[in-house]
Amino acid sequence: MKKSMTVLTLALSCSLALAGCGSKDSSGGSGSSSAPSSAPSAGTSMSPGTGGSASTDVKEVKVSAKNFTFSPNEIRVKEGQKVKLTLDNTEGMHGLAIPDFKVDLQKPGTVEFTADKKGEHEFHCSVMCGAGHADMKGKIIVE
Ligand SMILES: [Cu+2]
Repeated sequence: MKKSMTVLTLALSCSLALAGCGSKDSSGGSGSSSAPSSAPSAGTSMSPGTGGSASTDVKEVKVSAKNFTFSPNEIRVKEGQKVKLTLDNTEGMHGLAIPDFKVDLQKPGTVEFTADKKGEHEFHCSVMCGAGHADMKGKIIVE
């Protein structure tokens, strides 16, 4: 008698546990459905953002300007290379012009050009920034 009762209670608790599991599953399901929705969005924003093709096609160069120098003041690129040049002013107000490539940034920003002319090309500050303005020069070496 007692044994059969235990079996019954076990069976009952089992079915209860199953029911509990079922309800947990559905709530877990809705919870997990919101979690992956945020995960793939982060993943998809990552993969096309810096596509391998874009980073290999375009050479990113960052130049910082201060009174009265550019850093770096010598940039080497390959002939035909697309260059994405970003100017950042760390001190004072400066521009960056590369007459040979018709580039003229009058303020911090980004410009893209193709280094399609071999040789050395001067770049210089294009904003009158003070006493050292004329000395703010650098060169792009296209090889
Ligand atoms: Cu200047």
